[in-house]
Amino acid sequence: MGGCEVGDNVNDLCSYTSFTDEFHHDGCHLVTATVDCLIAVGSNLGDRLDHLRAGVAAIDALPGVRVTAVSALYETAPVGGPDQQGPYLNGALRAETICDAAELLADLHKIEAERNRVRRIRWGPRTLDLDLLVHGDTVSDTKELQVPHPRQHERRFVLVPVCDIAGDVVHPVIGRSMASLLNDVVSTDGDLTLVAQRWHRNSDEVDSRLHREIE
Ligand code: A4P
Ligand code: MG
Repeated sequence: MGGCEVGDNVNDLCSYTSFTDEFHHDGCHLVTATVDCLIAVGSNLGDRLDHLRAGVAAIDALPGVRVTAVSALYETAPVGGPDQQGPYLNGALRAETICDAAELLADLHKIEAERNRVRRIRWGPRTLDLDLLVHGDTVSDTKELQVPHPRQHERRFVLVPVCDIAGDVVHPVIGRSMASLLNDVVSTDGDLTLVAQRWHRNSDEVDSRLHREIE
């Protein structure tokens, strides 16, 4: 299993927008603490790879957000939702942010909307799904903001990519590492297949079949 981190010269993310936690305001020099967060990315409609790449780039371009690591990419069997929906591509990314969880989630929703995300049926097919899994120690259980994401610890399509880049991160409510949570999730035949280690940039070479359109 793979993924890449800042400083890894093979998968260098440094050409993403520069980010600083130092802000100048009215001539003052302020230093703002950053929060480490995890975001799941998924798509099972249209050109899935294109949607996911656009999603990662748009997240990194958000003011006050810097992507620090991107997981490998997996094709996964749909869990729940209507029969006959197409297979997903799933991944995860790690980011530093100065935004609070509600602001970040609102920005993720805007990025989904830019990829023509339509919400009709629960767990139905989607061009781009961006779920805020973990935002530092933030805990919220309102309908609008559930952090940590309530189902992440039961799902291989979330935990396998997360463990590429953040196996050591401790779930803020359950108090166990992502790697230990993954150990407890049972795999089923064909539930998840590694399709690319490096995929998130247009320059990354991936099997061109990943670009097929899913209806
Ligand atoms: N919302 C509240 N908190 C959050 C958060 N931390 N992150 C709200 C994202 N959204 C959050 O989300 C439903 C509502 O949750 C929104 O109003 C949002 O503001 P949604 O994106 O509209 O719909 P969803 O993603 O289908 O909902 P949900 O319940 O989060 O779904 P899940 O549990 O994430 O499941 N199978 C495979 N193989 N791969 C997948 O990626 N994804 C799902 C979605 C089902 N099956 C899948 C996959
Ligand atoms: Mg979602």
